[in-house]
Amino acid sequence: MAMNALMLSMIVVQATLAQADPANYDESMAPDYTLPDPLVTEVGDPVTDADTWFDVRRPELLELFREHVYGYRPGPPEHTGFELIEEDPEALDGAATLRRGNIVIAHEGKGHAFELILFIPNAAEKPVPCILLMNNRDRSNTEPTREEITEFWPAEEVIARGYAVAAVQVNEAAPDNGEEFRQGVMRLFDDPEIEREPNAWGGLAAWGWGASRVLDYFETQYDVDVTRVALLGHSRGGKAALWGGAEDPRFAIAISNESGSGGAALSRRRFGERVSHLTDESRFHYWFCRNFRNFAENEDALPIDQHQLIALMAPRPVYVASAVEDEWADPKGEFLGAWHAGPVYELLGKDGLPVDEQPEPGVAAHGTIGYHIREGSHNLLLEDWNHYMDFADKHFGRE
Ligand code: GTR
Repeated sequence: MAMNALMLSMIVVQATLAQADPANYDESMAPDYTLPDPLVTEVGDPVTDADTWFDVRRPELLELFREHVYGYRPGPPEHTGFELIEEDPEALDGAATLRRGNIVIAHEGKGHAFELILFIPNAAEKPVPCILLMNNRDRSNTEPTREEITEFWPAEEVIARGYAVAAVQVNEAAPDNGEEFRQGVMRLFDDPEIEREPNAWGGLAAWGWGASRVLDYFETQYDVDVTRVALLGHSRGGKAALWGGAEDPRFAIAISNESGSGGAALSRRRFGERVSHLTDESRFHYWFCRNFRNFAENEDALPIDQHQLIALMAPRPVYVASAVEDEWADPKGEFLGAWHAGPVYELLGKDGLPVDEQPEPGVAAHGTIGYHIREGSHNLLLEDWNHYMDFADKHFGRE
């Protein structure tokens, strides 16, 4: 009997190993690949001027990402409002005003709300620029009471630099799991009884759509400058930040911290996490539209790659960051994603990345595309935020 149980458990272990899709971490094993050119249209015409980029190529790329990767998100809802929960003009020892409330969305007789936590620097001249974090971790990281403080959302430091700092919980916009992800904002648009289209929006698109509703609110009040909002996310939040910035040109900057596969990292490198991992039924398939599954172990068939996602921000500033130990997110692939977006920026009269090689850890390269890699593991730390604020200072003329 004991023997049988042992054999059974060995079979289970072997089956699990056979199913597990090992990641490649060996640079010499990275495949050769040819990237689709952001500056050649789908019919093969070169894109040599800004008008053709904005009128033809950019719309083509947006459509390809919608159709095959993130899904189609709806336009704005009928109504976005703000319901104040608390306001404290003497928060952070008097340095900031805390404003906490619900972003309230109403559409076709249905409603959904999620919390916005916002600190506005008291000393700064209004309206102020703002960094908005789509928080994919526990809400305690953005604790408005500041009874708990982490580097993931260093409100005190951001306020000291004259920025407003805001946070929303991504899972309040769309729950971060495959069973419930349709229970957030998607509920306002999709009938849960009807089977979804293979290009219906996934969770990442829903999070970015939610972040756009924060901009709707900022548009209605005077102290945060809606034209100077940087959308920041870490990891899955970083994937959502790049796509949210692509879909909503009101975001002045998009910042992806260690966004990896499905974010800044080139899919065709197949290094660390791959499309097959992301779209696995037991993992994160619901972040994307169903069509993305067609490219699991089939990356070369993708009509796009992630450098073109980054290029969709152009000419707006965009930032990609990595961590040395975060091999799962493929730091080199993230760098290359940023680097290969460069030609679009150059076409539009901006610089891309000012370096051709990954800089040393801790050294930031800030063109209109920014990049740094820091020592350590997968996380969003004050060191990263400091680079982001330097970058925003540069682009908002605050140096
Ligand atoms: C991982 C996932 C990554 C990344 C990360 C995170 O498990 O494989 O794509 O998004 O989660 O969000 O922390």
